[in-house]
Amino acid sequence: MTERTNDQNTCDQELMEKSAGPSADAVTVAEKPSRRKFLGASALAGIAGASTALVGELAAPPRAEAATSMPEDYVAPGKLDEYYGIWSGGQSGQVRILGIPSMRELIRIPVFNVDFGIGWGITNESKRVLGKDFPLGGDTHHPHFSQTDGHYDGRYIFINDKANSRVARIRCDVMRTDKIITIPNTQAIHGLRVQRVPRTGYVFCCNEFRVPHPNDGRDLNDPKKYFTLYTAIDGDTMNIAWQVHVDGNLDNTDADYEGKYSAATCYNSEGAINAAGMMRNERDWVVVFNIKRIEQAVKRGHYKTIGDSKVPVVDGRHGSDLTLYVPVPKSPHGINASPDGKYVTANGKLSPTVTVMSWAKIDDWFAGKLKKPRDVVVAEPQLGIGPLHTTYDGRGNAYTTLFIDSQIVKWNIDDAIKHYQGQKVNYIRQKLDVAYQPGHNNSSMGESRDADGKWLVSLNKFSKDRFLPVGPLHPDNDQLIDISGEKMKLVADASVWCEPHDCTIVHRRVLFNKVKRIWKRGDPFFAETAAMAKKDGVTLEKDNKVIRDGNKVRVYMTSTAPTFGLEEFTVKKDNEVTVTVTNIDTIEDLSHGFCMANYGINFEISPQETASVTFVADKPGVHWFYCTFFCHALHLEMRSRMLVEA
Ligand code: K7E
Ligand code: CUA
Repeated sequence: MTERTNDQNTCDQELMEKSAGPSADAVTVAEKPSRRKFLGASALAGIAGASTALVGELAAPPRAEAATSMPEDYVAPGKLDEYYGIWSGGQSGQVRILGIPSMRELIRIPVFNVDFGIGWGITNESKRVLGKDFPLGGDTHHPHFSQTDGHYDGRYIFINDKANSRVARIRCDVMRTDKIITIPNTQAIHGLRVQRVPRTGYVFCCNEFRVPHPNDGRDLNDPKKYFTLYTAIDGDTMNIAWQVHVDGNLDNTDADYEGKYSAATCYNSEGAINAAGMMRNERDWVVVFNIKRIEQAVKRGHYKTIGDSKVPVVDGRHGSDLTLYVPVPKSPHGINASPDGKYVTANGKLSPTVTVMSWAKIDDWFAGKLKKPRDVVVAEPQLGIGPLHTTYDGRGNAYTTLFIDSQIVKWNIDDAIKHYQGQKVNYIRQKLDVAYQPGHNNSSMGESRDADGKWLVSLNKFSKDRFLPVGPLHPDNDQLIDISGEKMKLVADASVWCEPHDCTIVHRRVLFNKVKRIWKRGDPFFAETAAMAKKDGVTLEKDNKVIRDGNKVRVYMTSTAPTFGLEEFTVKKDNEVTVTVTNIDTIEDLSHGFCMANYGINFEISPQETASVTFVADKPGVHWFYCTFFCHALHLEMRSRMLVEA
C-alpha cells in the first residue's frame, strides 16, 4: 500500500500551483495563513455576546495541517466498501448512501423532494407516499436507523424535514421512502432519534420553534403564549403516539439504552424571539422525558388536545413529574448517548464545555433520591470553542466537533469524570484540525452498542480552498478520519452538496443481505396500483391493454428490453390518462424508464417493478414516449407513440 505523505501533498500542491500560473500561486500563499482565523472571527461575529474568553482563543495562531495518509484497506476498483454511510441530503430533501471508507456516493433516495430521475413526486406510487398537495422540497437533518435492543436492525431509516415539519420512513430492503407524515401542532421538526430498547418503537422528534397553539392567527404577537412540543411517533404505524408540552424550545434529542428515557437540548429557555434574547441566560437546559410516566399519564387521560388534532398532549413543563430539567451552560446543541449505555452528553455550542449526565443518576432523580437537577451531572469537560456534536468509539473515548476551532477533540469519559471529582487528570487525548467548521460527526456503528471505533466522519460546513472553485456556492466537505489507533488520522476529503448535517455509519453486515437486488412482485409499494389493474381484469405481468372509462383512459403495458408492450395508444384531448408500466425483465440492474416527450413526465421502473403516472392529455398530436435508462443496444429504439386526437 502506498503511503500518502505530507511530502506527496506538497508535491501535488506545487505542481498545481505551477500549472495555474503565478497569480493563482500568489492567492494560495496569501490566503493560507489567515484562513482559519478569518473563519473563526466570522463565526464568532454571528454569536455576538459570547464571552471574551472565546475571543482570546480565536486570536491564537493557526495550527499546522494534519497529516494525510491512505488507509491500509483503501477500496480499490471492484472492491466493496465495508460500511454503509446514510447521509442526510440537507436542503435537497433527500437521503444519500455513501460507501465507507471510499466516501463514494452510491445512490440518492428521494424523500421530500421531487426527482425526475426515478419519478419521485411524478408517479402515483410516490404521490401516495407524499400525500396530497405536498410541498416540493424539504430540509433533512437527521437520518437514523431503527434498532432492536440497542443494535441496528436494518429495517428502517427515519429522517426529519425541518422546513415542512414532517418525518419520513425509508424501507431498507428497497431503499425507498414508504411513509411521510406531517407532525401536528408544530413548526420545524429538527432533532430526531429512535428508541433503542426494546426496539424502535418510538421515533422521538424535537419541534423546534415556539408558536401559538392552535396556530390559527390568535396570539400572533404575544410570544409569552407561544410554546412547543416534544413528539413521539410509533415507528411501526407512523402514527403519533403522544406529545409533551415543554418550557423553552427544543433542538436535538437522543434516547437511552434501557427504554426508560429520552432527552432533548433547549437553546432558548428565555422564550425569546431574537438572537440576543435567546442568548441572555447563562444557562439553558436539557429536558429528560420519563417514557413510562408519560405513557401512564396518557393512559389515565391526563392530557389535552390542541385544535383539530386528536394527539394526546401531556404537560411536561417545570414542576411536572414526567420530566426533569437539567440546567446546562448556554445554548446546548447536540445530545449524544454513549454506547456503553451509561452517559448522555449535551454539547455546549456557546460554552466551551460538554455536560456529561449519568442515566443511573437520572434514575435516582426520578426515584426522589437527589436534591438538585444538576446532581445528575458527572462531568463537564472544557474542550474548546463551539462544541456541537459528540460521538464515541466504544473504547471509552468521545469525539466532539468544535465548530469555531475547526477541530475534532478526542477525550476520555472516565478521565473527564475523575477531573470533575477533583482529581488532576488530563482527559483530552488529541485535537485534530478539520477543514472547516464541523457540525455533526459520526463514528462507525457509533449510535449502537456495537460502536467499533474504526471510522469517524466530520461533516464540515465550509470547504473554502479544499476543492477546485465551482462558483460562489461551495460544496461542504465531509472528512473521513481513521480512529482505530491511538491517534486520529485524516484520510479523505469528500465534497457534498448542501448541507448534509448528519450521517449514520453501519457495517455492511447490517444491510448487505437485507437489500433486495430486484423487486418482488406483490410488493406493498405498488399494491394499490396492482389492485386497480385487477379491477380492470388486467394481469400486469403479461397484458398490454387500453381500458376506456368515460373521460378516463387506463393504459397497461409491460416493458422488456428493448420494447414497450404497446407500440402506440390513442386518446382524446383532455382525457385523464393513467399509464402503468411493469418491467418484466428479471435481470439485476436492467431498469427501464418511461418518459413522455413534452409532457414533463419521467420515471424509472426497476426489474419486476410496477409504476404508474396519471396526467391530462392536453396537447393534441403525436407524442413519443421513450425509455430513459440505457438498457440495451437498441435502447434508443425503445420508444412508442401516444396519439392524442384533437
Ligand atoms: Cu445541523 Cu443536527 Cu440540524 Cu447540529 S444540526 S450541526
Ligand atoms: Cu429500456 Cu432503455
